[in-house]
Amino acid sequence: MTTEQSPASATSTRGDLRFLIIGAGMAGILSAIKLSEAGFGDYVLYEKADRLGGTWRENTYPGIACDVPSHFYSYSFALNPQWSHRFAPGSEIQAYFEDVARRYGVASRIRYGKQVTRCAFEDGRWKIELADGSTDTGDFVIAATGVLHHPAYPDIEGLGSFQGASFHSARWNHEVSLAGKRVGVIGTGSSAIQIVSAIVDEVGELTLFQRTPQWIAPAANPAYSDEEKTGFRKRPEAMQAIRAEVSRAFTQGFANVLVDAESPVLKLIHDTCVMNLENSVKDPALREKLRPSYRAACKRLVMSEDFYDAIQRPNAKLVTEAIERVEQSGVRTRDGCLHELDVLVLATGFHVDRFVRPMQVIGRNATVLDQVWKNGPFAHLALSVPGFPNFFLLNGPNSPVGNFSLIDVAELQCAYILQLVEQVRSGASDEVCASQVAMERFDAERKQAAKATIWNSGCKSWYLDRNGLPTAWPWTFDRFRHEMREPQLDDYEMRRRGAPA
Ligand code: N01
Repeated sequence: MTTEQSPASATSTRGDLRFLIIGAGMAGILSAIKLSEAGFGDYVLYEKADRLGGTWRENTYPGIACDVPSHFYSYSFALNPQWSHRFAPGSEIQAYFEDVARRYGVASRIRYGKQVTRCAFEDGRWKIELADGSTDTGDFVIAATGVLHHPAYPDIEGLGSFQGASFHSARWNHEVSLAGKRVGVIGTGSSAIQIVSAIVDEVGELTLFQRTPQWIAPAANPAYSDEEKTGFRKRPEAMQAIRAEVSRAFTQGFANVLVDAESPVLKLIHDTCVMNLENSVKDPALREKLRPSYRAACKRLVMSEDFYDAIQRPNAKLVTEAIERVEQSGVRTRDGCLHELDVLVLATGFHVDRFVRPMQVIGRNATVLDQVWKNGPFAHLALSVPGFPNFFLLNGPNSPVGNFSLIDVAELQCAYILQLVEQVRSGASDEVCASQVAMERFDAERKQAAKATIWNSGCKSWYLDRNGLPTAWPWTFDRFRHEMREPQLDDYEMRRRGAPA
């Protein structure tokens, strides 16, 4: 057993706190940069994979792109004049994070191939154990472990018997050529819609298995010209202006309205989606198959400029009959029809309630996080759990995930967490975490507010918990921004090390 510990950490003082960052995706890289800026030099990032990037490392399916405009889906302090399109493709985003991590000195702090399996608060410090048997200790843990990272495989009879190639959208098998093949895609979420649009011209036949239709918002994706990119390089304030404008438009025209199902703006969004369907799909029978029966934005809104074109190609077929089972040569639907396939893509989403798990997290008094979360994950203001001092989540449970830039969310959360850390650095406290009272108040108010959101208007989606209640931040983004400005210290339990419970 080895111990991954810097010499400084052995004699940690308040001015020399040690931070263990779990995950080297967007939020982990950000945490490292912000800790450095705040003067904390003793930190390490543990990454289970052999490459940074999180979501953008794992999702490499054809057509992958971010549905948040590139100049907004960038760190505010590291704008990128090179974005090729309004919505950047996944490979560019991956390259961006690699570049930022290198330029900000984070890359050298990442320990690759290091999966944290256990994290326990012992004697006032966090001790972590890794799958390879090594350990480390630190004063703080920042869990930057992502949201959509455990692929959900569908429970369909016979899936394992399929003789062709089959893989999840988040585990794309690039060894498999699609050229001229009969390809089936299960699912109609953002991943499936992008995949279908990207591969339809390459494959021989494309069959999309739709259980529930999706509203599609039109989203033009123009390329930035060389002149524009040169302009961004020479005048970074032009990128700042785009970022500010997109942020304003997203906040006012989208994020803020989703939390009020009665908002008239939602009606406009709905009408835009209806018009998109009416204007784009010629065949009335196909149009009706593609028409959802719920309100637009109840499920996460899918943005696409080319999906309706793709599904109307002569080699594309939409199957709405329920899947009966998968057989050796394809998918059999309930009407008895066998859809013969060479490749089957499972664009069936993610287990979204996992967060830091399967890592075992043990807090004060041997409290087990898995037990605390047995009825579903939660965190005060989406970042702190009572009984788990000096342990913070980024993009954790109840974060704003409704079509907003998760980078913006994480930046606000990081700035807030650093203010709590400051309580320890300044000597005001040794341990800080949300109080039980604050947590219960937050959770009760959150659940009440969730009922009024568009996500609660009568559809099934990954936004809902096992009781059917939306889990995402149910208030406006303005409120989130406001809450993140400064912690209300009364909501936190501050303790001296070793003080009685
Ligand atoms: O997953 P999803 P996703 N039989 O959960 C269907 C982000 N993202 O990977 O609707 C048949 O949305 C399921 O059907 P139904 C974004 O936040 C962003 O597409 O439950 N079908 C649904 O159609 C997004 O929301 C980007 O009836 C089955 C689909 O699979 C989130 O990731 C790109 C089934 C799952 O859709 C997740 O998107 C990609 C079964 N047994 C992803 N099981 C961008 O930035 C499931 N389904 C653009």
